[in-house]
Amino acid sequence: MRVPRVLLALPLILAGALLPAIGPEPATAPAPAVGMAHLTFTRDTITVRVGETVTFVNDSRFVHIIGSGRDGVSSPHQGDPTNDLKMLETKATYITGRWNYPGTYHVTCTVHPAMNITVIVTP
Ligand SMILES: [Cu+2]
Repeated sequence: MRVPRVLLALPLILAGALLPAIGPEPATAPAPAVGMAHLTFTRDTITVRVGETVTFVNDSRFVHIIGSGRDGVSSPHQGDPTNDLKMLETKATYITGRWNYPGTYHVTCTVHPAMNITVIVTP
């Protein structure tokens, strides 16, 4: 019986999301990047202007999978450059696409539902 490859990777992703990585503490994300603690983003909101990007840095010891949505539930939103989920291992950086439409957007971590940040895009 063949096993889909994704099933082989799933335990590793879960282990990375639930168990801290071994090694020295990662360096804190430099402002204005959004950092990540174990179960939170390091800020609740970030405001950018139309055309700007947001930088997320995983400065925690856990794997995070982030994207558009709330409370751990991915829900694509029209015009949101984080619609495609992005997995961030420790020390990884993710620069979103440009936020081209004014509005209020929500980004969550699909493995840590308490991780939520609001992105406010101003004209
Ligand atoms: Cu997370």
